[in-house]
This record gives sequence, C-alpha cells and structure tokens, in this order.
Amino acid sequence: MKYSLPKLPYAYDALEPYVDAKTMEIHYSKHHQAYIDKLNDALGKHPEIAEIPLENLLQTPDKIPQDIKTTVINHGGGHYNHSLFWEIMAPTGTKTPIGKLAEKINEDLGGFEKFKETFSNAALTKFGSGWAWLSKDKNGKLVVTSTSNQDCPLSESLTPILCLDVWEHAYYLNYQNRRAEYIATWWNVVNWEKVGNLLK
Ligand code: MN3
Repeated sequence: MKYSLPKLPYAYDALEPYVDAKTMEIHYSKHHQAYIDKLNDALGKHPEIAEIPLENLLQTPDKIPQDIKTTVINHGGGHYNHSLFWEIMAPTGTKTPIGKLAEKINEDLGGFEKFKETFSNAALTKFGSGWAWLSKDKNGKLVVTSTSNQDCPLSESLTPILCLDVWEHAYYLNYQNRRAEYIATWWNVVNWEKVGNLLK
C-alpha cells in the first residue's frame, strides 16, 4: 500500500468547541482513510504510475490512465485535500496572518477582513459538496477559489496554502444545516504560521 493516513498533528478534541471531537475522529479516521483506500486500490491496477507523486498526477491528470482517472482525481484529491486541511488548523496560534503572508493578503486581496469575507463567501455559496481555497497562482499572486467534490486547485495550476472543507461530513454533527456558523467559527482554529510557511 502506497499511501497511508498522515499523523494528525493534535488530539481529536484539540479544536473544540469549534470542531468537535466526534466529527474530527470520524472525518479523519473514516472519511480520509476511505479516500486513501480507494486511491491505493486504483493505483494498484497501474504500477507503471505508482512512482509518480500524487501532486504531479493531480497537476497533470492526463498522465493518469483513463480507467482510473476519475477515481484518482476524486480519491487522490480527497487524500491531498484532507492532508492539507489537518495541517492548516491548530488549537492555538496567531489569530491573524503575520509577516509576509499578511503583506501578501493586503496586497493581493484587499486586507485581512476583505479576504475573510471573500473566502467565507466562497465557502458558503459552494453548492453541494466542495472546498474553499486560498492559493498562489503561477505569478505568485494569492487567489481565492472554490472547487466541487474533491477537486484540487493543483489541477488549475494553483498551489493551495489554505483550505476549508464544506462537505456536510465536516460539520453536520455539530452544526447540522448551519454552514455559515461552521465557517464563521472555523477562523478560530486556522494555523496562520503553517499557512505562512506554505506561502514560502
Ligand atoms: Mn472531508
């Protein structure tokens, strides 16, 4: 088996009350694991691409054999997206971006408050299941986007540095239909130091 669950950098209950322990446990140990299992199954059918890093496959999906292409985009995307998602959250930290990241957000996105509004809106208005993203484009400019399903910004020539999962499995136990509340409280657990490091 090629891919396995990355270690969660904190305990299941570490992000409470914003992200509850039960949601974190199921999301990480069941949902994320399921993406990994299906990704490994698909790649097992094509050992010739087994050595290509997942990032490269998602950046250039044309490299993926046709019969497993959709599976790798869905479940490989699921593995990549969730791995990033766990990393960009933390129980404590700076409550706002610092250093170069703060400067870039001011420069490219009209300041932190404006960025939060744009990003929250992208997350809120994503119809169905998907993600909101902060990414760096080819010219190094920061952009806010959203994707459906487990589609990853890597496939749009972007380098993601912050993401928010708005699939119902990410919030339904605690927030039910209140996606807006989930989004608004999630800002409390963003690991800005990590996001700043990813920008570099
Ligand atoms: Mn999820």
